[in-house]
Amino acid sequence: MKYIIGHQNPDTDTICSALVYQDYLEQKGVEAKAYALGHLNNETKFVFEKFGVTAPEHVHEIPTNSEIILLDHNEETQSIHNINDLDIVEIIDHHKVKLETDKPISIHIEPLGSSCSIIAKKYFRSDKILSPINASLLLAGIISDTLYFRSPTTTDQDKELAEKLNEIAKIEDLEKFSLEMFNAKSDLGDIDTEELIKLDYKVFDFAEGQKFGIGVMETTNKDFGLNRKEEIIAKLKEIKEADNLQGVYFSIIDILNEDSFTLCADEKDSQLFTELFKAENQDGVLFVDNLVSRKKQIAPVFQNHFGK
Ligand SMILES: [Mn+2]
Repeated sequence: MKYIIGHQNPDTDTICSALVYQDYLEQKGVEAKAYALGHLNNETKFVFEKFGVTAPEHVHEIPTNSEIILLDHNEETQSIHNINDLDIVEIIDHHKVKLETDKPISIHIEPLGSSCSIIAKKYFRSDKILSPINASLLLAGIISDTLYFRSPTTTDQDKELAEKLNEIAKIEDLEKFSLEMFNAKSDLGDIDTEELIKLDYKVFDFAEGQKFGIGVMETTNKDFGLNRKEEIIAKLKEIKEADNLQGVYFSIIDILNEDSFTLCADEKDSQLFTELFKAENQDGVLFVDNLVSRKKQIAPVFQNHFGK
C-alpha cells in the first residue's frame, strides 16, 4: 500500500490533489491511500461539506520503509517528520525543486498554478474516469491555489483545465463558488495566534544557516489579522527563537485587492523584507502592492538574495 501525502499545514490543493490521485491510482489497479499531514483549514472543510466528501485521515506517523508519494511538495522540511525512514516512490508537484533521492523515482513537476491542475491533466490524457465530485475537488484546488486566477502563478493551462473540469463538475457560478471558498477560509473564529500563523506556513532552507519561516493568510478580511498585530508579532519572535530560524514572517494577503501586509519577528527581519520587496512600513506593518504569492514572488526573492 502506497501512502499519498500532501504537505504539512495542508491547504485545499494539497488535500484534493492527493485524494483524487488516490482514485486515479485505484483505477490503475494500484493500492494507495491519501492522508493529511494536519487538520483541514476552513476552506477545505467547506469544499468537503459542499460535495459531501469524507476528508482524508490525519496521519502522524507512517511505518518505517513504507512507500510514499509526495503530492504538492518535495522539500523534507514540509513533509512528514520521519520522511528519511520512508521510501519516496513518486513526486507530483508544482513548486521549486529541492531534492535528492537515493534511487530513480517517478517525478511529475510542472510550473502550473496548482497540483490539482497536474492531476486533471493525468485524467484528460488517460482513459480514467473523472467523476463529477472529483472534478469539483480538482476545480476547488485550482481556484484555491490561483486565488481564482488572480495569482501570478496562474497559467493559461490552469484556466483551460478549469473550464474542462467544470464541463464535468457543472458548478453553475464559479466566481460565486470561489468567493464562498475564500470567505470560508477567512472565517477563523477564535483561532489561537500560533495556529493562525501556522495555518499556511512553510519553512525554507534558502542556504546554509538561512532557514526562514513564512506564514501567509490569504483572506477577504485582512483586519482579522491586522487587529491581532501585537500578539502575532510576539508569537513570531517566539517561533523564531524556538525553531532556531534566521527570520519569521507572516503575510496577510488581501485576495480581492491583490496586495499584502507583512508582520515580522523583529527589526532585523523587517529591514530585510523592506529592502527586498520595497515595502512601505505602515506602523510596523509592511505593505506591498501586488504581492500575493509566497511561491512565485516571496520565496524566490529570498532565494535569490541568499545567492543560489
Ligand atoms: Mn499547491
